[in-house]
Amino acid sequence: MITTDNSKAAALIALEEKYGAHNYHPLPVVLTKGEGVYVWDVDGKKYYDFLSAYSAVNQGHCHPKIIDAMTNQAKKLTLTSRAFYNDVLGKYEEYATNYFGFDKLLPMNTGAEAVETAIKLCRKYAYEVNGIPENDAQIIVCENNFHGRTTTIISFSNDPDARKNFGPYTPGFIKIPYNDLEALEEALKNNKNVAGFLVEPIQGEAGVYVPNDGYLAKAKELCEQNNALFIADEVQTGIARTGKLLAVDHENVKPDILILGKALSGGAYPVSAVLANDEIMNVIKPGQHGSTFGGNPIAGAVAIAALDVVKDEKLADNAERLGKIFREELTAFAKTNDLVKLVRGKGLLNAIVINDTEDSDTAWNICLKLRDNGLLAKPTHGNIIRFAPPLVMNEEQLMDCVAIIKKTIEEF
Ligand code: IF1
Repeated sequence: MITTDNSKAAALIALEEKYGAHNYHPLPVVLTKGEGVYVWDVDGKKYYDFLSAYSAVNQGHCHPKIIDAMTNQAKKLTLTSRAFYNDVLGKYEEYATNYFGFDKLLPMNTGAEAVETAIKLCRKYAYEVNGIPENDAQIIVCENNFHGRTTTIISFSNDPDARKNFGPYTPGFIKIPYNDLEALEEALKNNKNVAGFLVEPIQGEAGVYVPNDGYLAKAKELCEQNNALFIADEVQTGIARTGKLLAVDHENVKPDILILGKALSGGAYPVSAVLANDEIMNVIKPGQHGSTFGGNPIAGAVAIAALDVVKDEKLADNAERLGKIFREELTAFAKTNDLVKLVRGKGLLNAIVINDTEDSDTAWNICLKLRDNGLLAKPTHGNIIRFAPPLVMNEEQLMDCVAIIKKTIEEF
């Protein structure tokens, strides 16, 4: 299993093997330092990070402004719980609600917690405002979704690995094909208790599936016509990753409920959030939802800095521009190489589909070679390799990575 030939790396991998749950199968590389678009392994080898911790490190590793905000706050006050007020949370809530254009923010920690929060908010709104009979609310979700790994969330997953033997499952979800407006319209029409539609603006884990232009706008319209809330899970697609601040911005769609995570903190700290306007958010009353760390001072300080960086360094524009170059380069390359079937994505959330079967290990083996050539990426499903570098990358670095990817696949 251990393919690194270095004893230091091997020893560290062995520790995880012996003392850690085996809930991941990491690429065999042991990292010890990150800075901007680069990471270093324990042998001092330097890599381009082309995964960005699944789009959490959009601002680049250890961004000085974010690290300063985190360390300065950590020296003052780390956690009060919400039993008391603190002097950061209100400022963060004001900053972030203005930044994204919503009345209110409910602070949580992980993406899955924020998705769970959005589900609870949607259901409560359905019962208390829309008059859906209690416990009868249905939320429409898409096949091949990925929204996290809690028991309720995997209840509406169709990935056997994510859900097998974790039952019994939470009821109240209707699955429809992604990017299929007729299916959405039918589900809305045929089910009288639909409370909301939870959707990833681009399906990341499924393999970076970009829906047809207009899908999100029409879906929001259908939800409005049927009194259902449009819930956008932008945990992975948000914070400038797809070339706009939010992926829904490509279609000027305003979700009723917005879910953020990952790069909301620049990957420095677990910070997630649910944003909505008063009519929806105010159904939550004191004592009805929360978490020990949700809204802690470090999270607030880090999120303000991380969002500042996105604006100051124009990361959305950079992602848009470099993403276009990346897809052009690899699409041209795909025409010359029969290993690469196609390239797809938006901004700097891209993937290549390898011309082999779903259960082949070709994509994995290509990622091992990419590692040897100084670029870290990992397959999503079987034959799809996701490419998502930090959004602070410059054109020269991107072209260097394109050259590495082409060289690796040509040598394969
Ligand atoms: C793992 C996948 C990506 C997400 C969306 C909510 C969450 C995620 C759209 C939950 C999290 C992470 C989870 C991580 C790997 C990664 C992932 F491969 F699992 F599916 F990015 F595609 N909504 N995605 O993508 O956020 O609770 O993790 O903070 O579980 O292996 P979280």
